[in-house]
Amino acid sequence: MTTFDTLIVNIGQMLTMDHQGTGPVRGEQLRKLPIIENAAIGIKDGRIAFIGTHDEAHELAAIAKIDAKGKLVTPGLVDPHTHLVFGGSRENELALKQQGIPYLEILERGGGILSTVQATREASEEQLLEKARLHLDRILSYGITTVEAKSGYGLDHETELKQLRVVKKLNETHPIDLVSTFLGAHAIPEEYKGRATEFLIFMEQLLAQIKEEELAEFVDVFCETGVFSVEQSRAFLTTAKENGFDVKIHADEIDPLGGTELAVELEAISGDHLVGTSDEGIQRLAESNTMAVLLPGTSFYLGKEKNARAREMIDAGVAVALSTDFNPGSSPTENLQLIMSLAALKLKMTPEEIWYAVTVNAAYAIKRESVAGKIKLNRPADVVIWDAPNYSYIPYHYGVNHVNTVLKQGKVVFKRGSQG
Ligand code: IZC
Ligand code: ZN
Repeated sequence: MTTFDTLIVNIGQMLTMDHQGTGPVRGEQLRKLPIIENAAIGIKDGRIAFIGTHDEAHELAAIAKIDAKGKLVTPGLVDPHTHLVFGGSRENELALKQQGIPYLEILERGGGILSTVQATREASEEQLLEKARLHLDRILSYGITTVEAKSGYGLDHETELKQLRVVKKLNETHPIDLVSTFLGAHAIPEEYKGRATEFLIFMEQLLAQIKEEELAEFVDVFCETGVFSVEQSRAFLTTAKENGFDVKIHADEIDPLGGTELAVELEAISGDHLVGTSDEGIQRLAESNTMAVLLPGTSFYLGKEKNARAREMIDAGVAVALSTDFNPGSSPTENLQLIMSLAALKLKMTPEEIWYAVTVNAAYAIKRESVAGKIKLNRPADVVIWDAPNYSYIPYHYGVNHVNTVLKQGKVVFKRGSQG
């Protein structure tokens, strides 16, 4: 008989997220979560080796046993959109915001993203690594075990590569699995002011090396007023695809330019933000395989009344994921649980839709659907034990961290202190 490395027993409610059907979860499928009450799981060699009831687990042998004490257990969360690696911080922008100066105007004046670019250029690779590691530790403490990380604060060859190398090193050394995205088209640096097309050609020169050194899987662009137009974004991402990359787009975040339609046209893996998406854009998304990654923390933090039209999207059949958008400007938080609350309160998403959006669908948004987002036999044992009685409790009790224990590939990598 198998001796498991770890058995987690006495699970009150377990969301396996192992839904029927294939592909991203959308439409009717979102109404119901795959739940096992009074559950147990067994872990062997870092993988899920048994899923059953607490009673069945009585018979089983294990080196270590964890008593979940009737709590909620879920797969590790997936955060599919972060700007993890950056120098400095932007607390000075809070006062500007309070004076009513819009985000894009701060950028136009050389602040915003460009101030982070300066700090990131000045930081050594080692400094960036240590800073990003602290953020990543906090991300893990919130129950997130797979994270996408973008570059985009270099905007020159050397610093973009420096950021991407930091992500690669963190992926090798930190328990969290990282998925890397090249966002060289994040803003136009001072030295290219007024020369966006030339700048994009300059960034395209990096694509072959990034591919060769496996420094990123995705290429992304900030398609926005005063940054990159739809035409410029199309040209840049088309070149990225020709170089063998999958693509993503920061689309219709602040102004509705038509980035959503471009994401569908280019068969982007995800279109992100989508606050200004048109009716036509929603329809096209619904008929596509492009994941809508919604970032309600950003609308909240930018003080916007308008949010992504999640209800209309979901009701039209769009597949939706959620993310923190963790970054030093428009969403300085690692707390995906807070985003789950904002999704409930601002996007009117149901608890069931929210859980799919931070597990299975978030994994699809970064092409990790076969390894992340589900508790399923033979998959990596990325598991969270929550100080919560049921799944609806997490979006409800907002602003705090409900994580009790995080296991990554079967190992306990975070445990709440005795205060829990
Ligand atoms: O640093 O402001 N929107 N990029 C596009 C961001 C927000 C990150 C930032
Ligand atoms: Zn972003």
